[in-house]
Amino acid sequence: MARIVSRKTTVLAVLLGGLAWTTAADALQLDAKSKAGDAPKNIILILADDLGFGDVGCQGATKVKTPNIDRLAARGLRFVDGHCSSATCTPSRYAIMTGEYPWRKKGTNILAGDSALILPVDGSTLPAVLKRAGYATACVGKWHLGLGPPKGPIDWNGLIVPGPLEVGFDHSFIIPATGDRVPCVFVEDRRIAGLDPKDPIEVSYRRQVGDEPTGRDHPELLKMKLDQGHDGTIVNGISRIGWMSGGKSARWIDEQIAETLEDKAVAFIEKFKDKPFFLYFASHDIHVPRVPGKPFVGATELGARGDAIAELDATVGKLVATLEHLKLIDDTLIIFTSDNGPVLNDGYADGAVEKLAGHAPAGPFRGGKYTNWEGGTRVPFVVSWPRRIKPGVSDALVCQVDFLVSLAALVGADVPATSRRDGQNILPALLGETSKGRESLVEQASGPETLALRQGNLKFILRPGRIEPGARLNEPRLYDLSRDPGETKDLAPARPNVVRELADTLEKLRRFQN
Ligand code: NG6
Ligand code: CA
Repeated sequence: MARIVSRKTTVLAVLLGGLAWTTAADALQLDAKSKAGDAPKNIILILADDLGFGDVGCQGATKVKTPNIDRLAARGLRFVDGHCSSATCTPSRYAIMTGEYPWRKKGTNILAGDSALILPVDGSTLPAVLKRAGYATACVGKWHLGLGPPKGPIDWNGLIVPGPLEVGFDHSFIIPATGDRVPCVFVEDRRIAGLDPKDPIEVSYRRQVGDEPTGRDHPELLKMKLDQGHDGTIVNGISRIGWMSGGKSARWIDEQIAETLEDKAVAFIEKFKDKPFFLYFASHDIHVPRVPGKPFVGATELGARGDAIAELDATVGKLVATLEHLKLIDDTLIIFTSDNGPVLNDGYADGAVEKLAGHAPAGPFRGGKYTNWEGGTRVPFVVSWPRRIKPGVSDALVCQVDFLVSLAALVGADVPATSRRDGQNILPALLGETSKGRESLVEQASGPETLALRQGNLKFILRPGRIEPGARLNEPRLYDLSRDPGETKDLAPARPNVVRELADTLEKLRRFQN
């Protein structure tokens, strides 16, 4: 059984004239146990961005083909009641990294690209736990968990600390926030990759910096038209949220992001093929701006959104093929999931709405990104580990907030006390040994007050996130998902006692303190 340890204070050391953060893990002197006999040699968590339950072939998509994701699902366990913690990116990722519901902590909503790191640097995160258990750890892809010290500013032209390396990753190659937020550069370990010191970078979310055109003033220069927001600096023909100047040699080309991330991931796998490793691969697909590489343009009839799904699927194929080639596939635990439910128009006019062609991004579920209808948090959720997991489909209620505790149990690592309050050890469900998962789960739309509670198949919505125009906003709702998975028939008016009971349970969970 994994032992519980408590967080210790952060150690901040000033070394070599630069700020160097060391995690307190070393200071904690945790007697990290050797890997349990039956731990997987490697663990890969593939986190897609904004991919909905119905966006994959194995869950009903026909207008876009996802053969690689489907094959992974056929080889592993496909969870049909698998959730992210929240219907937007930053809080969901916070839950994965900490094992804690994000709405307990201020500052975990969608972050700007110059926000401070919101993760603890005390050795209590998922990568830190796995690192102590002997895994080499890498983070490749979208970060969106903040960078730099609590009071800022981020030293974009120098050492960018604290960041992924300070929370337990040995290596990182990241998009600092999102593709639609400045700075449009990759950060490799603690520095911007490819930055020319003679062309320093400046980033701001308060005022325009530099004299490059913005989407607001020069919409005629855009190759992708904006719809809402996104009217800051134009980079690669696409205007972003925020402003930046300089750093020209380091700027990414959107069409090459997927391939760049893939190459970094493959290089890491190859380098560590003989050692246990943990790879957190957070694809940028299918977040906006949706600008897939050439081979995928027009791959589907759904426009940029469908093409981005095809690109994502190819990335999954490439990672799996690498593992197969290196004969690592049998003993690698792969989790494939998404950070939140689907959205069509997310601020750019990329044709996602017009070209939907009957495709159902959230499958049979209502809502999507920003909502606490099931479509907001019920996402693709596949766990594959050929040596140990028998293929199948599971209807156990499982959530990404449980990864830390469950994986710690799997590898025989210590579990930080902060992850024990919300995260549960659902390992037996993840391994397919039982169809019983969680009994209840809090689902978050966007923001601290937009919570819903799953209690078995009952779904209580305290306050919806975004809802259809004209619908009631502040009244609780109740659905029975066993009969009404699409949340169409509100039972709240007819069953006030159940509403009261579930409201009470949710309130208790919210107030629960260590
Ligand atoms: C919203 C952005 C949206 C997307 C989202 C974050 C506008 C109008 N909308 O504020 O485009 O960036 O934030 O998405 O600017 S997430 O998947 O990273 O949570
Ligand atoms: Ca997202």
